[in-house]
Amino acid sequence: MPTILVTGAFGQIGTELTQALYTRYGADNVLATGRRVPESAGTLAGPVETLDVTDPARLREVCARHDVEIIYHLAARLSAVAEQAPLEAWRINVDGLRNVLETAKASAVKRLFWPSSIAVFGPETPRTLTPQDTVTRPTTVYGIAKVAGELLCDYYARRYGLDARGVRYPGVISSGALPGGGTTDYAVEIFYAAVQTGRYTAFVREDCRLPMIYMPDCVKAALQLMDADRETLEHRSGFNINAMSFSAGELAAEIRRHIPDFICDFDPDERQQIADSWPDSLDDGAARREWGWQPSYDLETMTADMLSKLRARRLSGHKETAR
Ligand code: AKB
Repeated sequence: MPTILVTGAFGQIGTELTQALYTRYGADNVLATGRRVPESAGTLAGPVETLDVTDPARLREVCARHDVEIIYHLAARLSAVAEQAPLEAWRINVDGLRNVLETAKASAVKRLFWPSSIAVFGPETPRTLTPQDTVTRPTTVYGIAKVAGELLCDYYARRYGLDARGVRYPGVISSGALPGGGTTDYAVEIFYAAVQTGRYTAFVREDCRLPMIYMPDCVKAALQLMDADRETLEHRSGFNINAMSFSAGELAAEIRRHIPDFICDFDPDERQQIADSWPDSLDDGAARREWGWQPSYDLETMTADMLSKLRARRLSGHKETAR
């Protein structure tokens, strides 16, 4: 079994992807790392290490000591926090990725998964059913870093033969670890608020429509792309993947079908401007053709599952009616 390194393993995607990797490869073969290791990591079935990806020497040392062959590099700052400290975001998101690529090049690492984002697109990109290959001129530092990252991954693949792959994630909705500092965070917060207090104020407009994906599909996409036969891939590091697309108002209405007295207000802040620069839906034909991408969840099934998961954790302090 190859040893797999996950960076950012305690973040929103890392938490659930690590569990899926345990199931596939055995927990002993999956090394979960993060800049800060939470106390809860003590209960993880596999090995855990502190690892800051901006420290190349430590990265090399950890990969060598564990004979790492596959990396899922998830450590990053998200879009909204990146705008507050752009240079710090660049250091983590771009220099961190470069350190991972350099380590991979000089070691036993054969394959890398690195998530890109819908943030690679900008106001000049066609907004609806955004094509796979189109204008990528983002206006956020997070988006610029993602474009640079896609190009870097392609460069290391072409020049050094590193098998670096990735998808452009839309907003990710999950009931596990919370996202931190993204523009699409409202689509997660709304569920917690709905079951806990019955009321939420979204920081985007009611008609703000963005592409989203539910965590089981998010994990499936990463694993499926990494399983794909290299020869069948024309694209590599920035596959569009589409799962669902809805406005903040439509999401609130869907939650209201389960919690009829849920109240949602809309008070857009500076994150609305970021959302306005992103697509509302994506053409994911390349992912479907090249590695068989097919999402399992839509707005209705995701909402029902999110609410049932949060209820099962007894988060609810509010009267809910099951549909
Ligand atoms: C964010 O909002 O920053 C992320 C993303 C779309 O990449 N969820």
